[in-house]
Amino acid sequence: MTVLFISDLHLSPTHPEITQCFLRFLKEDAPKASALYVLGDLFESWIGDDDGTPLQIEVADAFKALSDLGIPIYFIHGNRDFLVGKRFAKASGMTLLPEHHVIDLFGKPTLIMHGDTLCIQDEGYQRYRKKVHNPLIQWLFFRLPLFVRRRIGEKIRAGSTKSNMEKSEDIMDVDQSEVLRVMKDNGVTQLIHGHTHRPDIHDIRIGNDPAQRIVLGDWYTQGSVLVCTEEGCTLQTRAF
Ligand code: OKV
Ligand code: MN
Repeated sequence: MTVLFISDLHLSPTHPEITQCFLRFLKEDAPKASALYVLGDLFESWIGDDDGTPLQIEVADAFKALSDLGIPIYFIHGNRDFLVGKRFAKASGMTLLPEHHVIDLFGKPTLIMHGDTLCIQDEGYQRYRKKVHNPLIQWLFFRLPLFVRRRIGEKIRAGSTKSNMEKSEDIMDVDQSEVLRVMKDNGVTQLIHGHTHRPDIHDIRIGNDPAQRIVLGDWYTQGSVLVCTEEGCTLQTRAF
């Protein structure tokens, strides 16, 4: 029994080598697992399930093939692909999970999330997040035709490339007190998240109890997978 966790692939048509590595992972590694968790930022951008780009269709088909083998696939939104919806989930055979979710990982209650909500000191980002997560703003955004949504996405990405928003995403790490708060709140001693692109297994304490914060890696220069068994969890890489 093996449970796999990935995040921060940032798939886009401009980086086919990442997509190829990911599709190979779905074909060769994932079928041997008992579950696959995708903890956000699978895609570099997402403006609606109706976009239907060749990349999105290729990924949905590959997920569906895995799901048809009987491997459950779970997805938590990232800050990039927070608009991934029910239609894409259904086509992929994956289950959408809420932004914070507790699973039983080999007997250990484990909190899983993307990780952007832990970066509370990045106030600019949190302000932007509140806006684009507002249901009314999303409802209005989805009323817009695809070509307008595409143009807005391009504009926001171009503006963010040199802005504070993008810098802080790279520079800023999680807030330690927020980590302890959400772990206590959810009654867990294990947390798995991505987003910061700083793969590591941190031994921490929650009061007197030993606890772990596991950070997934990005897929910028290699594949990055957290492999968990009854024996424990290990961070692994996959060459492109
Ligand atoms: C995703 C990020 C671009 C970070 C816009 C309402 C608005 C949704 C949106 C547009 C952008 C997602 C959906 C994208 C994440 C960026 C740049 C930085 C730090 C509105 C609802 F504006 F019209 F109100 N968006 N896209 N960034 O291109 O995928 O997370 S995106
Ligand atoms: Mn992220």
